[in-house]
Amino acid sequence: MTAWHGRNITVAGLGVSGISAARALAGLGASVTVVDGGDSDTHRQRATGLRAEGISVRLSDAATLPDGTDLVVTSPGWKPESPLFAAAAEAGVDVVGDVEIAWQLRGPDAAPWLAITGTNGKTTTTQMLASILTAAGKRTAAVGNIGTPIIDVVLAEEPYDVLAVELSSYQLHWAPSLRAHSAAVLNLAPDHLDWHGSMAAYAADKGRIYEGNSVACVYNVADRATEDLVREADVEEGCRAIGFTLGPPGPSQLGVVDGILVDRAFVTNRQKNAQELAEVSDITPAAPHNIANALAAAALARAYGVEPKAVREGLRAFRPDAHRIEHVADVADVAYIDDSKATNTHAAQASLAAYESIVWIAGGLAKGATFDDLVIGAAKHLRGVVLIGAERALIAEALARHAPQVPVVDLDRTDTGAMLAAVHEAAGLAKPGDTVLMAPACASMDMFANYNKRGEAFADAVRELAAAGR
Ligand code: UMA
Repeated sequence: MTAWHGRNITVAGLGVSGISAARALAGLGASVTVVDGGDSDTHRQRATGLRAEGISVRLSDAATLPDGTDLVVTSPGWKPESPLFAAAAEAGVDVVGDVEIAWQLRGPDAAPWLAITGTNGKTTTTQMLASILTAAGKRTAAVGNIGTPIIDVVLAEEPYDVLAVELSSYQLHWAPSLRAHSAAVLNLAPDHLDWHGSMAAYAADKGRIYEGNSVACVYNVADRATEDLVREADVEEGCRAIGFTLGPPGPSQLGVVDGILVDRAFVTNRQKNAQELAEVSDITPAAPHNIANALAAAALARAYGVEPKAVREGLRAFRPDAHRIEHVADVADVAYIDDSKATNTHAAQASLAAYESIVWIAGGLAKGATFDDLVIGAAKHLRGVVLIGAERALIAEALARHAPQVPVVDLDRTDTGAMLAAVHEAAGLAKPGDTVLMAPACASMDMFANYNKRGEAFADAVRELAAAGR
């Protein structure tokens, strides 16, 4: 009998993490009820599947706490002020996330977690880390916010040596007892403020990733806020702060010297010695933000004891996902780049900084963000702007304030066909040698199911443009 036997657990959310948590806890003998505010065909299909396994499911009601609940396990996206949690607090019932459950379910010899968070680059860095660990001959998996629920991997029959864990600020909020082997915060910029309520609350949740680290807290030398989070964390005795920088590294840092990634942290006599890990040309794409990702992944791998040779092999073997600064085609001497993954201003800023003369396609759901800093930074690169999506007015206003000379086409549309119109408008504004960059700085859900669909719509529109011979 397990400690979960006979417990009455309510799982909030019938998505990827809710289904994983419900199955795992029911498998351990708990009596599980999944609740969800939705009632779509997908929800009903999922409910039918779980009910067949003896799990109760309640749809169309995300607010009422089922009678007798003694623990709520929430999906990451549920806001802390959700009525269900108010009801739980009223009843004296704890609320934790699926990552917390995964942590509690680990056995005594469980694989250590190398954890990664940050506003941008965390999925890529997690994949790079998994690639390096694989090159080192370790059985590993890239899990967490990246899409594979951690509970599934923790309970896998064949055990893992080490896990590369991507954690969102939501997941960290709901995982109070998590203690990683080592962790990295890549960068910190305003995002998800509608969920967290303030930048301070968002940063505090991100900072939880360093709590109790045993070997290394990896921070970004160029982003003071990440170093501040290390300083505030309560870590195990002997745990080190390790910086990564695009410049030459100081002692206890990883950095770049003459196109070579070097380690001055995990070497003997770090005052004098440095270890070559890889070349910048081993990284795809070798854009500055991605070199920073590679350095963070290398730092975590080195903290875990990976040899330099495997760092290089792993970075060479890594290929980025679709929709991340992806070159779609050249049409009439204009490059068309899909950065649909730029769902916030910080990500869009990285790709806007990578090109000289840009026609920028932007807009969607702003998630509480403001666009002034982004526009101020990008203004000198902008040939023109095409705006789409529900909250495009916020970007239009920032452009009017800070770049009034830049021509703006404001497409008053949120239908999926708007992307084709946007690409045509962008082609009309672009001159030979320019780049049309779809880096919306916003979430996609006002127009598309997700950012993948938005990227595909862009690529389809570009191909149509190419076929039309423009
Ligand atoms: N729901 C309610 N009431 C609410 C909120 C949600 O009923 O107030 C229901 C929804 O109807 C849905 C379910 O809860 O059926 C939750 O679905 P979800 O899509 O929010 O969550 P999951 O499918 O469990 O996916 C989550 C992460 N989603 C979010 O954090 C929003 C996934 O990250 C993650 O891959 C997955 O767990 C596995 O760990 C996605 C994401 O967008 C990629 N993350 C954000 C980001 O990266 O910026 C944080």
